[in-house]
Amino acid sequence: MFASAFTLALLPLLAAANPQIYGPAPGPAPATSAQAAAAAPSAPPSSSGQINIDVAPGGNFVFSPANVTASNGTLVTFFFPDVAGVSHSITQGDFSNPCQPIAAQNGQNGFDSGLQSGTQFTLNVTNDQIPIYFFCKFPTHCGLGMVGSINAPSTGNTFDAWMSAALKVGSSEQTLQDNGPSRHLQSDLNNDQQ
Ligand SMILES: [Cu+2]
Repeated sequence: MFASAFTLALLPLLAAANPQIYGPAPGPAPATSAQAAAAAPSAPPSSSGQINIDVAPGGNFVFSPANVTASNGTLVTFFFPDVAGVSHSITQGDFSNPCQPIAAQNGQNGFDSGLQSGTQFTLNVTNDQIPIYFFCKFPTHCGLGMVGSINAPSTGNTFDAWMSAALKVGSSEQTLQDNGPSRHLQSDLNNDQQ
């Protein structure tokens, strides 16, 4: 299969997108507890070298924007809403195997924020020639289309095709264990908002 061979050939390079978490990121001032319960924080506007993505804006199971182009050196920051009892993840996926974490390559897992709320998670794009596909691992969210991509091509393995593949998984989505952030990311985890 051409598509899967192509994807597999690219896998070792995906590790070049070094995920890291930093914070607190620029954004709205911390809300009072009453406000926090009522409203999810919104990502500030993107700027040069910094792309901001809302996770589940308005409680919808989407990323916004869900498909971005990010040149080398660009930071892509995901803003997780702070809503009691609701969490989401940014989990690196494999175009040929939607709603499943990408297989480890050379002993390196793909990035995975683990289920989070009220935090930020930042990826540093270091190879803009390699598409990055991701999804939310919270049960049912991926199959409902909570997926996104960075530098997806405009033909072939496009964002739209990635979305379609996730929706096709639909209710047969396998429940994934939450192990927190990928081990190799742990030192970068921003814990100060727990
Ligand atoms: Cu989710």
